[in-house]
Amino acid sequence: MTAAHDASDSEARTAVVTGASSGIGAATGRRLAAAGFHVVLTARRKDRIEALADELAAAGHRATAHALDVTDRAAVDAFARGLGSCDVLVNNAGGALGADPVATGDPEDWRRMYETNVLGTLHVTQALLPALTASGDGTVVVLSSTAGHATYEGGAGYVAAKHGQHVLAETLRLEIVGTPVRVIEVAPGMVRTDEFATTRFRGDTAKAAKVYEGVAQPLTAEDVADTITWAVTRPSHVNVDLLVLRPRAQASNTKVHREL
Ligand code: 8X3
Repeated sequence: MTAAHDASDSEARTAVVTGASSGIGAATGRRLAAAGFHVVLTARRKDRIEALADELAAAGHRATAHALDVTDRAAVDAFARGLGSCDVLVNNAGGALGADPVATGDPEDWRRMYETNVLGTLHVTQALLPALTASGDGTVVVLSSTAGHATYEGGAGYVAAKHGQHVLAETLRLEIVGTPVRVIEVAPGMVRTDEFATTRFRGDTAKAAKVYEGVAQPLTAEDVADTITWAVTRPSHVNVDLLVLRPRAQASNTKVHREL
């Protein structure tokens, strides 16, 4: 673990953010740090999270970077063993691969999306639940999607994975009620980030740009980070079970106003 700042301050509450190398994860790391958390930034791309941790430390915040692939159970367990305390976990790592119909979708894409979105969330949540419980006031955030609540053509593999995350969050909340841990699901709709659509379309930036074409103001990573930070900073007895947010121009997964 690379400490970019002296994190020995026992006053600081610790927030772990997965997928913190870009987009919503990086924005959430920044917001939570600004809200006073010691943020532990995790992602596969070590250089990016280290740069973000340095940026936050230079601004006087507490930040630590730890390279982590959430699909690697042994690595997740080792990370949890070395972490110490944990008050907030933001399960943000995940994403979409492909937008093919069910008839022709690549099963390998489906498998990878299940592994990163669902099993990644499962691994990190299982590994950190003891520390979250021991904190006496823990919060698990599951960053799902509006794709976790309704389907759309070409979305089935991603929609199935996001439904899986939604079910994980709903079930965990039932199972741990009575413990000092709350479970918050944040489900964003159309968010324009640097990488989401480009990754989905395997680097095809023209296809990626089409997703947002003519949409006045898609949500930004900062909009979602702001929402997550709001939810986790409510008083501990308040559980925001599920928060769906979309840009004003998006009425549903398939009904988007475009000015073309
Ligand atoms: C992203 C929303 O509509 O691309 O989680 O599935 S969508």
